[in-house]
Amino acid sequence: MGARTSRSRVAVRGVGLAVAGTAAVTLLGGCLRDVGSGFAGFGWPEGGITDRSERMYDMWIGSVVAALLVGLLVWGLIFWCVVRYRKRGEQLPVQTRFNLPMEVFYTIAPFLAIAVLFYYTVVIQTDVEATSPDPDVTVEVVAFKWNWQFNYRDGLGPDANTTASTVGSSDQIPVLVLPTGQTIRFELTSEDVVHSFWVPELLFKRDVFPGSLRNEFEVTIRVDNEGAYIGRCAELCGTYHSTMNFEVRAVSPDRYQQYLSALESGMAQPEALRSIGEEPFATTTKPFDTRRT
Ligand SMILES: [Cu+2]
Repeated sequence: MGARTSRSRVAVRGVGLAVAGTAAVTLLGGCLRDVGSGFAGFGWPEGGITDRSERMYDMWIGSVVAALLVGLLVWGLIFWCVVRYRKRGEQLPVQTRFNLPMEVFYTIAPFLAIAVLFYYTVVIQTDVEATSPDPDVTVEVVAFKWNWQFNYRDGLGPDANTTASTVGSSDQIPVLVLPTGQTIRFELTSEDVVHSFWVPELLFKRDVFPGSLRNEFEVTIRVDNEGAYIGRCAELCGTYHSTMNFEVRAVSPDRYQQYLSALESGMAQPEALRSIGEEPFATTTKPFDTRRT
């Protein structure tokens, strides 16, 4: 009788711990960033430059903290059992066939943990993937074997018109100039096979499909993040897949407008970049010797 009472007390204490842990993770929301920066983001890339990257970062840190709490509980229980129930003599210990409170606990506790993680995943994913009905800038990204074309558009969807365009070649890395502080819609399409549009600093990667399926996403680059960022193809698309590099150049909205006008007046990419005081060629990567002949 005494043993059973102490067992159920242990189970009650375990459920209490799990609930407290879940509540703590929720309450910790505000200081997650401090926790994360103390541990180098637990491996998450900390340099995200968009409005969406903060919530993804919080999600990652929260999940890792939750996993560590569960881990600590499990490790603690394992070591406690090892010490408490170690072999002390030749007598067979009490044989227990089942422990109902314990079984209820280890059925409910993981479900609670998963429910909390699922809730935050759905909320944050919806938030990160949200698109606005009227973005400030729309860029159509056209991937082809083995380079990129960036079309600045006057509206949304495949029926909109291209007002200016940049295309890369084996001698010149295409530079995608974008304004900071404005919503940017990317519409992705491919001319041949499946590619993948990836700018690591945007913390966004989307496959680029041929045909009518246009993958889309939207970000706002924070105003203090002007600069040059490398972009890559992240889908093995053929022989020269590794040479499909490009560069994102984040500039102020004023200079973006000047750049766009320069392109529209027929200037080539290097001259247009020079006209707004930017480096005329990519600075984060260079064209590869592809020996395509
Ligand atoms: Cu590719």
